[in-house]
Amino acid sequence: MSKEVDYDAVRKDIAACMEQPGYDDGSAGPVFVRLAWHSAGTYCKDTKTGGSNGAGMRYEKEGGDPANAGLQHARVFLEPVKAKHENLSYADLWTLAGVVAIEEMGGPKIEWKAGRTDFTDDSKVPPRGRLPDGAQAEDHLRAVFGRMGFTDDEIITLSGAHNLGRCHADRSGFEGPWVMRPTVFSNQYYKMLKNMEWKPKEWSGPKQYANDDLGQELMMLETDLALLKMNKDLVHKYADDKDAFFDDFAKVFAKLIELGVDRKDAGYEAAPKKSNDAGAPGQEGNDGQASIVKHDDVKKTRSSKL
Ligand code: FMI
Repeated sequence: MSKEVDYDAVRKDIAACMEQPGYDDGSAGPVFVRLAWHSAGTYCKDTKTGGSNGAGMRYEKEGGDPANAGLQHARVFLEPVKAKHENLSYADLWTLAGVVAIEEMGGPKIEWKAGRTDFTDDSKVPPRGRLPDGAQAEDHLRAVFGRMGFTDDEIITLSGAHNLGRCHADRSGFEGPWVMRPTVFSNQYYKMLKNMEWKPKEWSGPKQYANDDLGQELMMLETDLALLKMNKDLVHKYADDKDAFFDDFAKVFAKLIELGVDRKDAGYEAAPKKSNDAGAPGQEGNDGQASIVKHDDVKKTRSSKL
C-alpha cells in the first residue's frame, strides 16, 4: 500500500544513487529527468491514454522504442531503490526520481504526488511514435506537445531541462552537451540560445548545431533553436531571470508528471476499488527485474534516429 511507503526515505535513496562515477559526467541525475519525462510524454489528452501511470517502459513495446534508447541505464540505476521499498510502484519511482534529481542538481522544488500504479501486462502501453523528434522544428513540437496539452510557452519552459545532460551518438544519434556544466540545473541553456551563434555541425551524423566559443564544443538541436521562433521574448526573459524560469519550470514539470494519472481509477482516493484492475498504488505488477527491459533488447531496436 502507498501508505506503507516512506517517501522521504525513497527520496534519500534516489539522491544517494545519483552519483555514478564512470557514467557520463558522473551523475545519473540528467538521465533520471529524461526517464521521468519520457514516462509521461506519451500522453494523449483526447484519448486519455499514455502518461506517467503504468511504467510501460518495463515492456519491450515501450522500453524498446528507439526514442527511449539509453533510459535503461536510469531504470537499472534505480533498481536498488525499488528493491528496498517493496510497495513503491515503478511509475511513482521514475517520476519522483526526476523531481529529486532536479532538486539535488540545484533546481526548484517540484510538487510530486504518489499514487501511480504499474501495468501488469503491456495491453495499455501506448503505441510508439508519440515522443518528439529532435531533428524536426516548431510545427512538430506544437503537434506533439499540443497532444499532451501544452502551449508554446510551456514547451519553451520544459525545454529548459536541456540545461542538464547530453546527447549520445549511440542513443539518439546526436552528440554532446548543451551547456558547460550539465549536472547543475540553471538557466544557462537560455543564455546560450540568446547570446551565442549556432552553426550546423560539420560531421556525418544527424543535423545539429555547434558552438565552441567557450573552449568546449556545445550543441543545440533543431528543436532547441525552434524555441526562438516560437517566443523569442520568453527565451530572453529566462536567460535574464533565473527565478522566473525556476518558478515556471516547477509548475510545468509538475503538470507533465501528472499526465495520465487517475488516482480515482487506481483506487487511491475514495473511489471503490476495482478487483480486476489497478489496486492500491504499488500493488500490481511489481515483479521487478523479470520485466525490466534488458540492455540488449534495447540495442536490437535502436536506430540512429530518435
Ligand atoms: Fe530532451 N533530449 N528533448 N527533454 N532531454 C535529450 C536529452 C535530454 C528532445 C530531445 C532530446 C525534453 C524535450 C525534448 C532531457 C529532458 C527533456 C536528447 C539526447 C535528445 C535528442 C538523448 C541521448 O541520450 O542521446 C526533444 C527535442 C525531442 C524528443 C524534446 O522535445 C523535455 C520536455 C525534458 C524534461 C522536461 C534531459 C534531462 C536530457 C539529458 C539526458 C541524459 O542522458 O543526459
